[in-house]
Amino acid sequence: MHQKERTRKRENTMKALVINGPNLNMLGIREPGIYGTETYETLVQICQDAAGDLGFDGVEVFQSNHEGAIVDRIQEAYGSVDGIVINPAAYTHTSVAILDALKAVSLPAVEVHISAVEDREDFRQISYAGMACFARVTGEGLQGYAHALKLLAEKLAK
Ligand code: CA2
Repeated sequence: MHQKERTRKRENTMKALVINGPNLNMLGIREPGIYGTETYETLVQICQDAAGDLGFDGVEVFQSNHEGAIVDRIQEAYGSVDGIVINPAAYTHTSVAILDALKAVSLPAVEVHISAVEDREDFRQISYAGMACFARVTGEGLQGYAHALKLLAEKLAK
């Protein structure tokens, strides 16, 4: 077992990381028909409230418009968080780098999408990140993040 992982196990706390990809910081500002009228701040609040209710000791909600920054954050999660909820946004459909990073850290991960991607364009039907996730939540709006955190908490309790 890697040193960072050993230290983490000794801490006996449960920490979650929520990762959001490009343009999700624009929530509530444009395209309300698809992504709703609630803002990114509301999304952060939903994650913090859900994490508290589910017994997580902490949750970080991270957003970046840059693929490499998302890869970096996933790598940094190794040994410091217990599980990941990820909405890679447009990178869902393009990024093998994010898939590889998720596989590299091998943390339990849940894929979440605000919209029902399965009912949208053909180019949204492939999900690379999803190949490294044990569950997927789509089409539940921002509450989907609370659902995804619940699935993660259940997985970690096993
Ligand atoms: O439904 C989702 O959560 C998506 O991950 C959102 C991505 C899209 O590329 C995925 O196919 C599905 C787009 C995020 C863009 O977010 C915006 C928010 C407000 C205004 C404009 C874009």
